[in-house]
Amino acid sequence: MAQTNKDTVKLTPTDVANEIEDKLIKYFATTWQDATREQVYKALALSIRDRLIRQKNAFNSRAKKEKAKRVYYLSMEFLLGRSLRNNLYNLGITEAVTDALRAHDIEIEDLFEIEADAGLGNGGLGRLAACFMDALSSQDYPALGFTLKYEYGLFKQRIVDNTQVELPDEWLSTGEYWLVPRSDKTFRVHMGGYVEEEWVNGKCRIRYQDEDILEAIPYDMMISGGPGSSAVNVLRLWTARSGADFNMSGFSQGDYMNVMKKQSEAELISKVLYPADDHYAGKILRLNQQYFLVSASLQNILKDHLKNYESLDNLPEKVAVHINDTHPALCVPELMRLLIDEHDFDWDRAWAITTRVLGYTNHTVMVEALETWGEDLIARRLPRIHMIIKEINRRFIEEAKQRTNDWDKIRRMSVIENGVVRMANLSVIGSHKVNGVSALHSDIIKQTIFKDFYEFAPDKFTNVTNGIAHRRWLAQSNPRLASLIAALVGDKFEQNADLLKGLAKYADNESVLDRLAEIKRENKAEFSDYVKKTTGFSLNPDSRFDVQIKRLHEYKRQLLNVMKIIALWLDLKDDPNKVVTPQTFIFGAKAAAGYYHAKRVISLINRLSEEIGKDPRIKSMIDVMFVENYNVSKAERLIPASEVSEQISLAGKEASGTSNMKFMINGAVTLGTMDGANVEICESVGSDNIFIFGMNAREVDELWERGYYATYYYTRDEQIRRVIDFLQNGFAGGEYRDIAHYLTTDKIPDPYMCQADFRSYMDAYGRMDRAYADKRTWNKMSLINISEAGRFAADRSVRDYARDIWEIKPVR
Ligand code: 26Q
Repeated sequence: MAQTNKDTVKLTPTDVANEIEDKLIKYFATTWQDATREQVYKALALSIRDRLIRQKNAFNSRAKKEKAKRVYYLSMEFLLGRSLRNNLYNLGITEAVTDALRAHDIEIEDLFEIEADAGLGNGGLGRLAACFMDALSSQDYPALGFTLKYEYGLFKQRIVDNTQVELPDEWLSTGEYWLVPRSDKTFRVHMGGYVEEEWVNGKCRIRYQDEDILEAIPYDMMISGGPGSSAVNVLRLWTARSGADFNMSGFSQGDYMNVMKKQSEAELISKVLYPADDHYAGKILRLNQQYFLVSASLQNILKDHLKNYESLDNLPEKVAVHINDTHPALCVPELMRLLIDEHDFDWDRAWAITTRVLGYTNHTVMVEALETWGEDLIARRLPRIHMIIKEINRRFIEEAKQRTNDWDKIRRMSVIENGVVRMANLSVIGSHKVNGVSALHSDIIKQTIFKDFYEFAPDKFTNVTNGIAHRRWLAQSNPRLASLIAALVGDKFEQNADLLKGLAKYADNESVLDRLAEIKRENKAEFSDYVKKTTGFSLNPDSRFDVQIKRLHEYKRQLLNVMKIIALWLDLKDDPNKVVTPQTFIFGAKAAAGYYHAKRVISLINRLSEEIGKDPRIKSMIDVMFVENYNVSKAERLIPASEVSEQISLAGKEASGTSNMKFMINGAVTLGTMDGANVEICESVGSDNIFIFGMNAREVDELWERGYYATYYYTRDEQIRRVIDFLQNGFAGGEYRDIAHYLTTDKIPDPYMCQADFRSYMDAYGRMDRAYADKRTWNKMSLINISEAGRFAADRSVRDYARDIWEIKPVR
């Protein structure tokens, strides 16, 4: 283990056992002898939490003394997954704890399994926020994350009769042991009612009438950094309570029920994570959640700043606030409101500060995912914010008129049009930097949704390609591979992912390549055992693991993958003597609860799996498995066992993708389109070490312009026709006519062009299949993928943000 400057380096198993015992006595009134495993897990979590609190305090004092600038990362989602293993690893005490537990007949892995995932996110965007917090702490950057303490995270998925069913996710039963309540940092948030303006001594005073008052109570989670770091940062999660008076006068006036009603209305705000990541729905509760997060967080930031600096004039020198997609875009008017209404700034000074403090990352170009709110809703729920948004827009349009007389352009850039408030435009106008999440995506936003803004202010736009927490996704989840890498290039790759490049010199080393293959085989066996034990499903670890795990979305084209599998299956049925590479197609995906097509594809995959399972000959050659309730922890088990990484979105649609990077660093080879970060992965590994197919983003646009006729492919490509007819006719009593129609006769048939890319996909699959047959070639490809993965570490992403957007420096 690398040397750290933490206070835990020499912790012995006895120390650990004593600390656990101390917590068992204090909080569970029990002892080692009588404690259940759950109690031991909780006691261990509490003792680690307390250790991290001390380190956080020490780090904060240093940052304060240096008057360091800090980044505040606001996100409606942090998809953290589990904490125990990560924190033990970061503290360098995994071994001591393992030994301490063994002495009491407990396997550490069993304790890890007790912890529920903190699933406070839908997918990529939320996981990215979690990876960034890790990278910030790991590199000693002062940071504070803000989100909501949802009582329920992303729903648990069960598959019943091949269909997704959603169940509530009660993560707090094990999650709360990582949290520290900070009722000393409570803030009040106002919503609803109406505002009165009052002029006092030439100044406009704002008074609220009949508004709802909410209390935001924070809970802090310590975010430790990897080996070699000394920072512990905080992720602050807000809960909502009613601020309505809960006093005796209320009771005596018979208001008891009313007060209780207000209480539960308020608590709704932090009750549940919205489980959609595809389109905004304009729901009032969602707006309440967003404003609640923004207002509490910004008040907290300003108050802390004033404690240290007395004035807000130097805010931009000390504070960077980042808005993760448009979900916290109300930061723009809320910061203006706080500066003007509460801190006496005039508009121009407030605007200069606001725009220097804020940065915004866009994560999508899909129009249906771009957030807008009805102006009437904002006016009703947030009357003062509405006034400020109107004024921001009025001034912006005034300024735009000085620069152009292209009215269409001004209309497109306007924040408000026809009673609709566009959060993306508000975010761009209110931020000093705007970035996309991969090189391709950052180019696309400049040419499409933000073209007009780009022409106005080209320097505002930049790119920061996403990255992953490589310590979690390699060092912790794939210990076999990590120790091979450490043996070859040293263990410093944990701190500096660029050192993975040192693997390249082993690209022709027979024994290294053999060991790499052996590790993959061991990981596949381990995953197969886990699946067998937890579900009863039999996987063949000698088959090729070909994996697509991500939210279920039309544009991600799980259906294209299924079409390929059906084509292969039909070939096998035709020719009983046909021999193919044994392969297992593994899917994991949750669908938004109301997303009909997505749920149908989940059903189709499960039906396929069931059907193939009935025929041992087929199952031994092409198997299909659906991982129920795919989440961070399951990804950590599956990715190390994966060989083919399916990244097959329609080019131009996947902003970046991040599982592509997790697969790569675990030695899987990408089968994918030129989309998102795949483009940069291809550039890094070279076209010999990736299987690229399909139209590029430009070709997609051109085809769409020319007119996309799905039936063209259906009528000309026999294999496509057979696959679609197969769906049309249904199988095993399953009706999939709707999916056949989706591809052929719906109003817009095959909107994500599965058929246009099908032939090229099959060709790339064939190339991949042949490469796989040559073990040596394949293992070399795998090694080169790992060696090039350093570029996709979140550490690098965060350094880019720190340098180009936040202007923050490490505190050491
Ligand atoms: C919006 C309004 C109302 C309710 C929910 C939402 C909502 C929630 C989540 C909209 C979008 C999201 C999540 C989007 C997301 O995860 N995008 C992904 O971000 C990753 C990190 O940058 C990228 O790698 C992926 O390409 C992108 O799809």
